[in-house]
Amino acid sequence: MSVEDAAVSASGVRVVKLGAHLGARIEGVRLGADLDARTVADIRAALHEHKVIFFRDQHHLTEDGQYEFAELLGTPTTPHPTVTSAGAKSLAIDSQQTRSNVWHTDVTFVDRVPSASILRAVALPAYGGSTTWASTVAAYRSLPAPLRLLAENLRARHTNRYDYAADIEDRPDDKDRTYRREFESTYFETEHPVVEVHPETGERALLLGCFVQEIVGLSSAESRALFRLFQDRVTRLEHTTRWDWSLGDVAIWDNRATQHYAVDDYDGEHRRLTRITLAGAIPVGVDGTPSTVIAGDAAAYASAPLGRAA
Ligand SMILES: O=C(O)CCC(=O)C(=O)O
Ligand SMILES: [Fe+2]
Repeated sequence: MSVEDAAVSASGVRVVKLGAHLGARIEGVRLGADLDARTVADIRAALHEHKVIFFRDQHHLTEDGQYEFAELLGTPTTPHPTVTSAGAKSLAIDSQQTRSNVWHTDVTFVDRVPSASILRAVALPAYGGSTTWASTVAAYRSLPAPLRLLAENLRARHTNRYDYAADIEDRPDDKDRTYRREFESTYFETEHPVVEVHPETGERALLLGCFVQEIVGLSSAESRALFRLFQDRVTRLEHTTRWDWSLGDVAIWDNRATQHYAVDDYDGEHRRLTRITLAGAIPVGVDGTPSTVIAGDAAAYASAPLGRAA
């Protein structure tokens, strides 16, 4: 580590840490299909260590270039299990359709939860519109021992019955309703462990977020109370990092170790980002029990290996 708290790898990748628990800016990399294996390995290592990593000035990237880079880092999924009308490669995160201002881990209503998401800024508002990530590993670690034990023995049901914004929308307009109809067009429901073991790092993390419908075996009041207790650990400000986007920025997050929230503070301004997700293994709890499907078949979305990733 230099005095600036940056680490430079042999491939020239420079990692500038942004916070104690998560977040790093990566310098010296031009993302694309032509990256060498060592650079890709360094990016992957930085992702696992810092949970969310940011690249600036990637103005050259197109949707195809973003996809080709994604193929070097992992196996891209289809854009989404249900929202597929916008294209074959990427999911448009467009303020005219939806605003993800609720804490979530991506696509947890299916069994094969994506391993990572790659998000590229395409159009940005004049003000506002940052995104905040939280470390679900730091959240787990911050729990006192009796609460860790409790969480490790819980499982939760996640569904896509509501879209991202359902909790906070008072009067959804027509566009919101159209998006929600597509989002919910096939019903998915999966039971996940509340504490998952990361397949690559072995770290334990809370697996919660807005798609949780209930904690298995509890009354709805008990479910709500326990969900709040654990979810509040995730969103403690010390466990978060916030990114103010510029055009050309790319963010990549480890979807097994984070939640995120898109801050809706840009009024009617247009904001658009392009997301590609990478397939992930089916989560397992600390006792080795994997997640189980209750409804919906996500095989067409992601060809995840059944069980742990190699
Ligand atoms: O709009 C954003 O910044 C993030 C949206 C989101 O939740 C996602 O891309 O998965
Ligand atoms: Fe998301």
